[in-house]
Amino acid sequence: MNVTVGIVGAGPAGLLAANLLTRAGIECAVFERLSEEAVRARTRAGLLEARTASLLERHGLGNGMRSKGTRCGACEFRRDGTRHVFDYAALVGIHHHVYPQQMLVGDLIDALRTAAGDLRFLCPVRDVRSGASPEIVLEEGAAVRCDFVLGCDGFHGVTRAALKGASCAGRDFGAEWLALLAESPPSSDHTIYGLHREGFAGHMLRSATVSRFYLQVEPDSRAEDWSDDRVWDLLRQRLRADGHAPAPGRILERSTLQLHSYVTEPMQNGAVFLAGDAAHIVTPAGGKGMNLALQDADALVCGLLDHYRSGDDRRLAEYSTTRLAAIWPMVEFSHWLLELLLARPGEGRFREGLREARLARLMAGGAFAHEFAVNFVGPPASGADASSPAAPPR
Ligand code: FAS
Repeated sequence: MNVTVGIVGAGPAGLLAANLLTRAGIECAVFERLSEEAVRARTRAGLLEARTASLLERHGLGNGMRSKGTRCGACEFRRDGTRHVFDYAALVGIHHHVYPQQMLVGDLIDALRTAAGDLRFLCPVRDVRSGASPEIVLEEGAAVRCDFVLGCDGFHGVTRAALKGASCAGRDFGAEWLALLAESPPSSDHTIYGLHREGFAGHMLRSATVSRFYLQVEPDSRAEDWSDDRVWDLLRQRLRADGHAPAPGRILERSTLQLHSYVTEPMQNGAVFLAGDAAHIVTPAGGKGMNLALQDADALVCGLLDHYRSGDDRRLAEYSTTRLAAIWPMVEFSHWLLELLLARPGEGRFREGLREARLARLMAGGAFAHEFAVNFVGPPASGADASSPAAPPR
């Protein structure tokens, strides 16, 4: 079997790439191991940077985000019962969009179907073989020969192994969050970070009826050991401030999340390319994961269209360098924020002193607050992004 561009994985990165290639008339096929139902139901991120929102709009894929999503222009830090609201939209004039990842994924699947794209669920990939004409080897044994393979199969996927000589450097933070989805209306119109001495607690917006919460728990905790009552007791304790506390509701989902960050360099080898979590993972602190995945896919397709439309391979050749120059600053930003959010009870007063100093510096305004705001909501889309060949003609 042959396909021009083979895409492994139907997450945000793979689905965006497939949509843009299919619309541009470049034959591609997406191989996804899970069922469509499972992919549509998977709940993860929800915060879209301004530049990601404009990227989706530029490609005519922003309707769902605009009609069913909301905007968020502030975040709040709660410490010792006091609320510190950081209004980043007032500082930099741009907002996040709040749109649950599973809804965006649903939009991308529907858009690809409408464009008669080739999307194969329950089609696991066993291996990717790099080379002049790379091959995707399906679990069932068939080999698919491609001009290019896009590895969009997440951190635990198979494509990264095909990048001979690539290094994957990272850090495990030795901390864990209980990731919760609750049937509880948002208790605020912005993200809340609880900087409690015994552990972090977070309240993220998702929709009018469902909210995302995170709770810092002991490493190796089991999600099933956390009853609804125990969860709400700790969320109230860590997020209560000036009489405000989160509105409880039935916990719909609970899972544990080991906090680590990894970056693969380079993100390409010959005709095999990585995009999204397959190349880099960051903790949920700062909401960068999904954004970087979509931005990688957009940049990669720009290079592929240059290749097929004009035989110009400069963008493809520079894909890894260009993306890593955008990815590392976001990994660093997420790292800085995580060090503010995480409690390390064993480290005593010194650690808490550092957290208080970081918070004070941020709330003091000025150049540092402005830089934080820009990195949090995402630097505005650059001229190059706005004129990407993948963008539909104006
Ligand atoms: P994805 O992981 O989304 O998709 C990869 C796809 O490849 C999957 O569908 C998988 O089934 C498929 N696949 C894997 N191996 C395969 C194989 N061998 N054959 C075929 N298919 C294969 N980010 C944020 O910004 N904010 C958050 O709040 C946030 N919360 C998160 C919570 C959780 C629990 C997790 C796990 C992640 C969270 N993230 C968050 C990060 C998340 O949003 C990722 O960055 C995003 O899903 C990355 O998208 P993709 O790179 O497309 O990979």
